[in-house]
Amino acid sequence: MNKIFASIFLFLTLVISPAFAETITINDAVGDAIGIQFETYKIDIKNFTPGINSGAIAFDIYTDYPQNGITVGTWATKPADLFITETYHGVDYEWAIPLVNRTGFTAGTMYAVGSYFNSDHFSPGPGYIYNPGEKVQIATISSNYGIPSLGGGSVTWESIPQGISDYIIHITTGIWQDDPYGVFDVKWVTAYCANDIISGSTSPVPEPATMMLFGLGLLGAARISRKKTA
Ligand SMILES: [Ca+2]
Ligand SMILES: [Ca+2]
Repeated sequence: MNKIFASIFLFLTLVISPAFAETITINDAVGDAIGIQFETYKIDIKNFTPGINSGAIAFDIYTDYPQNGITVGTWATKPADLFITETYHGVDYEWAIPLVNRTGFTAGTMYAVGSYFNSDHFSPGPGYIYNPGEKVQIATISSNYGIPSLGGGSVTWESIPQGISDYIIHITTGIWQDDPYGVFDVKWVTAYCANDIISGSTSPVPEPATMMLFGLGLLGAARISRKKTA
């Protein structure tokens, strides 16, 4: 009986566990935007499997902010870049993915960040309420472990008037994470004025059920090895 018990939990631990958390949802508060058209609701990080090699990643951003931007007074705001801090073998590398094309940068391409503009850079002057000092747009390209940019990604703005948000921004990118302890931290401030900020991480928070399975699996392994050596 003990052997069967141990085998079942070893199977659950080794085979079932890696399938957890293929989509990670980062939720953002509703009603926290400066101006309702700037509202952002959540980011889904898809195809990410913590603990093993992960494939190409996709992001879905749910927002009311339109692709063509919003002009408030003399401030013509545009979509912010999606910033990603990749922790690879314990070292942080910063990337940015523009969500619309602009001079020198292609939507969907992931660039190694050399320097960036924050929201103050775009403010036309006093009299505007916005979130100051927020990271908005890559300014110069650097190199992360020898790679200045990763092309082949794409950005599609889907209009969904009946959904929770007006738009879903679908982003695919060629990024791969082959560090089993690798983590992606993402941040998006919606627009040049950073009127709604969302951030989160792929860092897995172990659920009690997962921890219990893992613990039982270890117990089972200990039991088997004892029997073999006895
Ligand atoms: Ca929000
Ligand atoms: Ca927010």
